Amino acid sequence: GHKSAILWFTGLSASGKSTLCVEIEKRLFALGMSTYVLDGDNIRHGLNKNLGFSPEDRSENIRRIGEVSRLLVDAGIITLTAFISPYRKDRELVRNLVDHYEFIEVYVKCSIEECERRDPKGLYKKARLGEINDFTGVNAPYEEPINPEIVIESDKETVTASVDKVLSYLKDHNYI
Ligand code: GGZ
Repeated sequence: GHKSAILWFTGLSASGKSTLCVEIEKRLFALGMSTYVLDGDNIRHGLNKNLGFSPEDRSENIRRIGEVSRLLVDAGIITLTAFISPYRKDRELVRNLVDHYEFIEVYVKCSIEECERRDPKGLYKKARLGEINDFTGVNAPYEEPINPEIVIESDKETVTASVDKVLSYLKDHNYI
């Protein structure tokens, strides 16, 4: 058996959260772990499709994702979440939903300049042109984690190195 946990990825749009979740999930799968990735595709298009990007809606988005994550962890599933989750108070709320060792905050740190350079969906460009209001990092806040369990510098390290860093954390703390 293994300890289950939420691996809570937080960071700007295009910082690399989803890529890391998918790659880490592959590695955990290869080790025989049961895992699940929550991301915009399976949450914002379904459970949370009535929510937008106002501060209130983002908080409610994170609260619901936290509750779903808690259920998955109770079922013994290593749960990886890939949401900007820009507000510290919302992340702390999720942290306090579960036992202390069950919440692992992973800060995917990436400069706004690099995120804008990547801009895979052209959203930063739209935000700069004034076509999207309240875009995180441009005209909406991102509150950096103060004491995250893991920091990934996605503009300085390779995906493989970042994945290894998370796997090492899980091994060193007896999750896997
Ligand atoms: C931030 C937005 C916005 C605004 C649409 N601000 O790169 P993406 O496309 O795939 O990731 C972003 C995603 C953010 O949704 P989250 O549920 O992670 O946000 S939060 O945790 O703050 O609730 C981006 C897209 O949705 N997107 N409008 N205004 N990102």
